[in-house]
Amino acid sequence: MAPQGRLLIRGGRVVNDDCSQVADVLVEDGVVRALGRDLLPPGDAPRGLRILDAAGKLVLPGGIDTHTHMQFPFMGTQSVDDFYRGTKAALAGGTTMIIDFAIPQKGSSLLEAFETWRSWADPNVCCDYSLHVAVTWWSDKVKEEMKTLAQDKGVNSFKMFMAYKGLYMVQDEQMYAAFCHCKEIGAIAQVHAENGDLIAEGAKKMLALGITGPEGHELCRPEAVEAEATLRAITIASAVNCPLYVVHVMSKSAAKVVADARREGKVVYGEPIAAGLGTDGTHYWSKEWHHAAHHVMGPPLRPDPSTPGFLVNLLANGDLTTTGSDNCTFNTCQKALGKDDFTKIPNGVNGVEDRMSVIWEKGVHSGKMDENRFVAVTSTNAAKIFNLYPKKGRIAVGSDADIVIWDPEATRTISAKTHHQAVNFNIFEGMVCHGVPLVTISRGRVVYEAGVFSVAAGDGKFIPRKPFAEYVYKRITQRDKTCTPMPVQRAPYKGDVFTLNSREAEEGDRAGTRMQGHSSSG
Ligand code: URQ
Ligand code: ZN
Ligand code: ZN
Repeated sequence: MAPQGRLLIRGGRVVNDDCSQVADVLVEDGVVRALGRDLLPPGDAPRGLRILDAAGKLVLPGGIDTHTHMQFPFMGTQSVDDFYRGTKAALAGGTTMIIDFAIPQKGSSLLEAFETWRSWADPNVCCDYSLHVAVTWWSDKVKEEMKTLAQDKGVNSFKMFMAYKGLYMVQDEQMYAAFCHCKEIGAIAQVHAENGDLIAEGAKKMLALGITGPEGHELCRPEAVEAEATLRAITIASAVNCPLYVVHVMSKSAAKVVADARREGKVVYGEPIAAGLGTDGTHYWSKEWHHAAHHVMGPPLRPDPSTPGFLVNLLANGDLTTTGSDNCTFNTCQKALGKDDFTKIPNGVNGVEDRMSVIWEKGVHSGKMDENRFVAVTSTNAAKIFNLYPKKGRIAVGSDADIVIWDPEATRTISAKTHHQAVNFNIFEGMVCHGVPLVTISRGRVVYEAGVFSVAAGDGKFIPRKPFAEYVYKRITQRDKTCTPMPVQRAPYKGDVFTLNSREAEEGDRAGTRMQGHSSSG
């Protein structure tokens, strides 16, 4: 990235997750050098210092989108927003970092998938990025590679799919093993929580009923399918005291499961996405096939129109913690691969560009959350959970200068005609949002200003993340010390013991072995 001089962001209201203050922000060499009132004495600005007037505006930490799939090869095609277009659009929306997913095929190397995604992203990203890695199968090699990824490659989060049967889905015992290992290496386990077996059966049922359109996608995976898997994942994670992050929480019932678990003290975080907060699943019943198909994603948007408001409430009060977009976009002609069979519609929606504005509109403009909570759920909490804080997610001396000058009063109307993404449809079409990013600064450089980009492919960089994020692991480590069960100290039993014949003894041994899970599968 070409060097850029110093920047002074003058007179804005600097908003962090815990407080706001009117202050100047001095940026040098990509980081925040000083923060305070009247940093520049009256008079001419020194040479090489660019002044950005932020009076009456908010100065926010750049957004961190915890969940994207740029140029993702999926369901026979590839998502159309690549790392260049997708990250450029992110910047236009006030997001300065994305975390994408490297997803190996079953039986393939996690390390190779990681390197493949790096080779796609490194020369093309316009903003900083990091990678989660998916665990789609289980073996000693996977275990070893997870360790290498955590220790040497900057990956501290691993996603397990409980859906996409036959493709990415893992069984409970594999998930158990993966969660145990996540904890050992200091990573956070992530789950796509949907019951893949029920979805497969439900899909057959819908097709047999002659339901081939996008509504079938929702009908075969109702809320309970998501809620059941969410509870199962939380139960397994809790059994091994592994921190858990539930990606794309889409329904009221799944969100309640996460909220209840948090109230029981479990170390679990829920991530709603822009789509689920900003729109709903009534669109699956649209008479326009392409309109309905463009909303197809998993878990689906919910037909209950009070769902988005409910999810925003939980995000505002702390039951849900971060926000992503799950940006995974396909053009109409790609969606049309499933024109006669909803199971073949590539899953995914947009959101990387509009996430910040949608959350401002539904969260802050509506009066449900304040500006500080907005920063928490769009940036800071993600930085803390994924161990990027305070380099990212905060405006403070020493932090990366990933900053957005935000106009809370201005409005914009979202449209596929004006968005910067490659995809030819926008699920938020026509939504008027208060909260507009005026200037986006990425590691000290003005990369987007008044609709104009000054950024090139490869300007962003890979941000490695260390394991054992304190924000997540302090409680986990302490619980291991103090909550590990102890045997009861008692005198040995000295009475009679029933005598089994040899067949009964063998059967007993077999049953015991089975129940302890010492069967052949690893
Ligand atoms: O499940 C996901 O997160 C990806 C693979 C696809 N997008 C989606 O429909 N959620
Ligand atoms: Zn998913
Ligand atoms: Zn996803």
